[in-house]
Amino acid sequence: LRWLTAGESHGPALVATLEGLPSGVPVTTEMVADALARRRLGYGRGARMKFERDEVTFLGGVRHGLSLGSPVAIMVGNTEWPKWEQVMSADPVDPAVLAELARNAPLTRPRPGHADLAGMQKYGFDEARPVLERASARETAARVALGTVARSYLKETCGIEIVSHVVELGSAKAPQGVVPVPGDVERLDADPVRALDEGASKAMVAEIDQAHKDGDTLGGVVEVLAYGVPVGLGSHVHWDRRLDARLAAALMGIQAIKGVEVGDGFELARVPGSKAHDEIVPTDDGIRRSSGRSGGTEGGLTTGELLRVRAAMKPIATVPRALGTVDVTTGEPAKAHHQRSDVCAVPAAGIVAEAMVALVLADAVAEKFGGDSVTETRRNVRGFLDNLAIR
Ligand code: EPS
Repeated sequence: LRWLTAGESHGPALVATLEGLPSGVPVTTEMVADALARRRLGYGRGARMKFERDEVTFLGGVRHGLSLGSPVAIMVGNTEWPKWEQVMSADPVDPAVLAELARNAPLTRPRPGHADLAGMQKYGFDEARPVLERASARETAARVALGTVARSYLKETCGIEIVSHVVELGSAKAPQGVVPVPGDVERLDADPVRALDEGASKAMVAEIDQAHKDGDTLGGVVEVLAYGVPVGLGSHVHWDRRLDARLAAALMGIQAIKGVEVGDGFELARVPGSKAHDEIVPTDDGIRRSSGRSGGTEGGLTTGELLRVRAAMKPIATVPRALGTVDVTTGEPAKAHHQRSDVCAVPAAGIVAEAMVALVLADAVAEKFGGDSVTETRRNVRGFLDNLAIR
């Protein structure tokens, strides 16, 4: 599978394409719209989440609710576009008109922690707008749209289901070892911070309230679980075929993610080998692992156990109590630009992480099982699993 996104935060729309998907994958506008609505949830988001709407249009690859096998193209329109039509116009605009627009004021005080400064230096811009427009996490809407398609493919071909939850937010932590199942999704989506434990959820909301009062922002950690992943996705034979490497790259590619763990991740480095691995045991259900410390991958291959990955998001760089910077027009110390901001987008990051995990798994399933139609892929999956020599 190949996928690409394009579009700026305040542009007319985001577009996303996915190539390599077989025919027969159920996909509808409503499925994508529902997924995008989940991404907008979460306590601590800023005003923009309330007034802006995502408008989903399929431009190709799907007919009457099923994929055709041709590239899928999805457009996510931005209802805020009329306000930005001149500032973000693709065609030249009269400079006198632009000069009148407060929205177009040059952003010359780059935010520490954002792509602003290095982006301006690298691409040769004298202000941050052309950089922040694409660096913005608005782009994750396009990934969630593609992730919806990938998820449907995974469910249809392998019965894979993906769930995520927030396990840390600021200094508040969910109790260890509490892992949601697909049946918990509705409850998680109804929780303001997408936490499973009520006490942890309250503590996380309190952290956000405090940060809001302090003019500050918060990060956190999300965990993604994939149920029903077959053994043998990814490979031990080469670094870039290792599934954990592909998952880590995909998750690190989400804006503001600074760390990724597979299974118990860093904790495994702190315990001896006897407590770090998952013992192999015979069961009525075939050969299984007695625990899930590895997160469902060994040697870059899936083991057939629960896949579990975590991503750590740093606090949002648009800090209301603005941080020190340099005004690039004067070279003098200044406060970083700040108009409005989310206090925390960790719950939304969980939805985006689900999408990235879905895309990586879909890619690995397509690679292992092939197939030009869902029926063919499904048959290949069954053929492989039914004929495992060791089970
Ligand atoms: C974002 C900053 C905010 C968020 C935006 C991502 O936008 P603005 O700077 O215009 O207030 O609202 O997220 C979205 C629009 C979205 O759909 O997730 C950023 O700097 O990354």
